[in-house]
Amino acid sequence: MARAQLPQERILKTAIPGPKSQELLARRSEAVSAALGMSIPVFVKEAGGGVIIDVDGNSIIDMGAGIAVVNVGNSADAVIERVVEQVHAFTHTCFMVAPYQGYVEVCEALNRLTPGNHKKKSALFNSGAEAVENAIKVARVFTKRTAVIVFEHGYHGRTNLTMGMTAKNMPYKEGFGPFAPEIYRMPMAYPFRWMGDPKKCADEALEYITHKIEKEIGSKNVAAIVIEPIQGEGGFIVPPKGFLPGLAQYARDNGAIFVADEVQTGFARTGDMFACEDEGVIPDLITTAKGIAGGLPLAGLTGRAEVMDSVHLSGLGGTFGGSPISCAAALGAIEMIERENLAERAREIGAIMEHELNAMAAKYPVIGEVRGRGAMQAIELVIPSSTEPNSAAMQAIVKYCQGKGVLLLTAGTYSNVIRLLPPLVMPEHLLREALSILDEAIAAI
Ligand code: PLZ
Repeated sequence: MARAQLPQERILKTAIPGPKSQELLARRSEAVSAALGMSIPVFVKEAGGGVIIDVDGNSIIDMGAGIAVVNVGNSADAVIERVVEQVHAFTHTCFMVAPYQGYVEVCEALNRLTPGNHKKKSALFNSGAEAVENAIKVARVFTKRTAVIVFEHGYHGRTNLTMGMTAKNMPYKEGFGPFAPEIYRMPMAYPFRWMGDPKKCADEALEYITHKIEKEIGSKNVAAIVIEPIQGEGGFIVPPKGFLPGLAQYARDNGAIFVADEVQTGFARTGDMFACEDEGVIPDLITTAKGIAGGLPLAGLTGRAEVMDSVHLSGLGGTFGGSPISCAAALGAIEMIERENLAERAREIGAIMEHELNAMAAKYPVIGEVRGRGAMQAIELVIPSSTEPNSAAMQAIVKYCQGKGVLLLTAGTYSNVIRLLPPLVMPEHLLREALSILDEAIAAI
């Protein structure tokens, strides 16, 4: 039951937000907790390809993909077909009560697709945060140690443990403590803001971190080192070459579990199926979510079989984790990613974005740095001729683009990064149009 593809055009029929969205915004304010944010103040009616159609008929270019979720596009046929078939067959039994094939097939796919040819096993959950929580549970049982190493600018979720692992206080942590103990934060190899020699950032960071672990924690106490191969919410911080392999090696040498949080970077987003592949890093455990199931809630924890099997029977689980509907969606999404080689498409999208963003950086000194990999690119905005964060510019640019029908997401510890995460099925003309409006926006501010 494939539906007709939505017209792949930017169309503005009303101001943003239009009258119907405004009505719903008023109802939202009455009914929904004021604690929930919103990137663009329009209500969605339909979405597909590279556009979101709002309730007023505006067709907005989607440069966020629901935060790197709909890599295969919204309502992709491959996903719809499997989901429809599944909801007609059964909607839920709970995998821990009465198992079903889809769950096993998603685990098989994760074991096959994640880096490394060693024997792997997986377990499924509902959200990225839950996958990270479970990575810590597994690492602690396997190592019989407690300390968890995380990084500045890192983001791992909003549950109590993952809040503690997340770096940024506002809005994620403020007032929500106390946080779980045994979480230790290390400096991130962030060349643009490195305290030492930016050219030696990887080596200096590794030296600093290993020294700090030895002196302050003791390497024998480290259960897990958890890192996003490219930091997402933190502002698309790409560690310099050598940093991730160095950390993975340190973990191996010291009996700690190296966990790659690929919740945002996974499923072809960076031009490889997983971002760790870029430097041939093979994590002991890898967390996935977001792009795994074409928009349905699902998360995975995958890793070395002996590590994943070290937990006692019934030690992992959850009512909805690995829902049959989400598993069906994941099998459709994964099949499409592979069949249509969306990793290659991510590289093409990335090359276009990088080229255009670098051209903007050459014209506009408000752009301090262009960085990212594949279809995960960002600009960090600064006060011209300094590295001082420019949050006001970020807000003004995003608002300008919204008014023109382009949805952009923000990021960064200093709230000064604009990140581009288009669905990997976005047609090139829409991508170029979004980039030219971004250019116009920067010129206008
Ligand atoms: N790990 C690397 O990027 C989610 C957060 C949106 P959940 N990032 C988007 C918000 O403001 O809540 C994320 C991530 C990385 C873990 C998570 C958490 O994934 O599915 O949101 O729990």
